[in-house]
Amino acid sequence: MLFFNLFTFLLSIPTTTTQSVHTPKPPPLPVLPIPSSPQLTWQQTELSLFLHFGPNTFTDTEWGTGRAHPSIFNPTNLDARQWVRVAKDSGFSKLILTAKHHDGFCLWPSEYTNYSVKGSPWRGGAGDVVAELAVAAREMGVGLGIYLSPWDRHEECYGKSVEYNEFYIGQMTELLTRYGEIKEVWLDGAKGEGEKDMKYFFDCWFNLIHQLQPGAVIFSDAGPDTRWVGDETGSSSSTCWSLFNRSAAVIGGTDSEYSGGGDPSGLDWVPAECDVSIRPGWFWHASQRPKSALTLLDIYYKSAGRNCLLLLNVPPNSSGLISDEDIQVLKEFADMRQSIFSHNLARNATVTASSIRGGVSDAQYSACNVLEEGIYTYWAPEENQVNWVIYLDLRASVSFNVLQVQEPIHMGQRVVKFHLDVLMKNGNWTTVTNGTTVGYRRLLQFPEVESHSLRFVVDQSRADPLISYLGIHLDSFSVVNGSSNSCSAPLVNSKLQTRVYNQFRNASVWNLFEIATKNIISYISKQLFEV
Ligand code: FUL
Repeated sequence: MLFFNLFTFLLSIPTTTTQSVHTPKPPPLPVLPIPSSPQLTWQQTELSLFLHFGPNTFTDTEWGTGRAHPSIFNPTNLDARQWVRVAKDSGFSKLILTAKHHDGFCLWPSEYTNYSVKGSPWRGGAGDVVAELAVAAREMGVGLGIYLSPWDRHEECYGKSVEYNEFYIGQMTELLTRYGEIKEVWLDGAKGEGEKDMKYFFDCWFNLIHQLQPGAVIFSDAGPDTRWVGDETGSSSSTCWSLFNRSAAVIGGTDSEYSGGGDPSGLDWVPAECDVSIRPGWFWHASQRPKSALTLLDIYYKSAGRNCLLLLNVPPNSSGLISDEDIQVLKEFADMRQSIFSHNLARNATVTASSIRGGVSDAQYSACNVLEEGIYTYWAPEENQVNWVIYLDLRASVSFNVLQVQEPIHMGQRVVKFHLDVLMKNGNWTTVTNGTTVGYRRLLQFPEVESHSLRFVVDQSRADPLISYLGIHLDSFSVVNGSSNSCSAPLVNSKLQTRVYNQFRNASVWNLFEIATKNIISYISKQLFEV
C-alpha cells in the first residue's frame, strides 16, 4: 500500500508541473532586412522641422553664390529657443539646421574657414547658431540634426578631391564633436550646371559619421540610413517600402520612381524621408506666404501616412525668428491632427481574428493587441493559414473616414496588400478601402461610412503578417472623392467655414484661388460621391 501511494505521488509531480506552466510560443522570425536601432528611433520621430537659415535669408536668394559678404548675416532678434518651442508645441520632435548651405557660409565658427558667423556683426562675431540651437534643443528635449552641404560655392579647394574631402570631414568632425548628441546628418546631391567637377568620398564620410555619432541616421539620395523620397512635394508613392537596394541608387542621380516606392525585393532597410517647405522657397522671403494647414494635413497623409518621415521646412526670417503666420498655420495643423488622431473610434471594440499564433490562450499575440498604442505589441496569426482577418465589433454604429494601420517594423515590413470591409445596414459586407504596403504607419482616407462591424483583411504578405495597431478616425477637415490607395487630394469640407475663414484671412491671392477652387470641387464631389 505504501509503495502504491508513493508511486501515485511520484507520478503526480510531473503531471501537475506540465499542466500549470504554460510555455509561451516565441515570436516568429524577423523577415530581413530589419531596421537598426537608430533607424527605429528615427521612424518613430515621424515629424521633423527643417530650418533653412543663412545669408540667403538676407539676400532674398535660394542658392547663394558664396560671394555675399559675411556682414550681411545680422539677425537682430535670433532666438533658438523660439524655434525649438515652435517645433515642440506643434508636435515635431527633431530640428535639422542648415549648418552650411551651398553658399559655404558656416553658422558655427569653423576653424577651417573665415566664411562664417565669425565674420558677421551678429553677437560681435562671437556667436554660434549651432551651439545656441543645441542648448535650446537639449533643454526642451527635442532632437537635433545638421545639414552640411557637400556642394560649397565659396571654398577655394572645392574641386580638388583630396583637399576638399579633408576640409568637409574636418567641418563634419567639428559639428559632430562639439554639440552633444546629433540625431540626423543630412546631405544632398544638389549642384548647379557647369560647376566644378568634384568626387565626394561618401564611404569615408559615412563611416566617420557613424563612428562619431553612433545614434545618428544619415540622410542622402541613397541612404545609408534614410533615403530622399525623390521629390520636394512632401509625398511618397502610395506603395512605399522601407526595403531598398542601396547599390541601385546614386547620390545626385535619383530615380524618383524607385526612391518614391522603395523595392519589395530590396536587400537594405532604407526608409524614405519626405522634405517639403511650408513656403514656396526653402529660405525665408518677405514676399512669400505659408501653405494652409489643410495643405499640410494632406501632405501628412501622403508622407507620415505612407510609412515615411515628414521633414517640414519652416525658415526663420531675417530677424532670426519663425514668423507669426507660419506659427499660426503650424498650430492649426497640430490641432487638426489632434482632433482626428487622438481618438481611436474602435478603442472599445471586441477584437477577434481568423487565428492566433500559439492558440487563443496565448495572450502575447492576441487580436486585441491591435488596440494598444505603439508597435511592440502585435497580433500574429497561426502559421500556414490561407486567411488573415481581424474582426472588430464596435458594439455601436460609428461614422469614420480614415483607417490607421501599423506593422511592428522591428520584425520587418511584411504586408503587401490589404483591404477593409464594413458590415452595411442591409447585412452585406462592403469594401471601403484597400491599400498596398503598411510599414510603420499607414493612413487611408475614404468617403465617410457608418457601421458597427469591420473586418481588416490582409490579402498578400511577404511572410505571416503582424499587425500592431488598427485605428478608425473621423477627419472632419478633408473630403475625399474616391477610395484611398491612389485617391486624389482631399478637399475642404464645407462644414468647416470658420477654419476656411481663418485661412482666407491669412492667405495670399494664390491661396485664395486655391481655397475657393477646392470648396467648389468639394461641393460638387460631395453631391456625386456621398456613400
Ligand atoms: C536641395 C537644395 O538644393 C535646396 O536648396 C534645399 O536645401 C533642399 C532641401 O535640398 O538639394
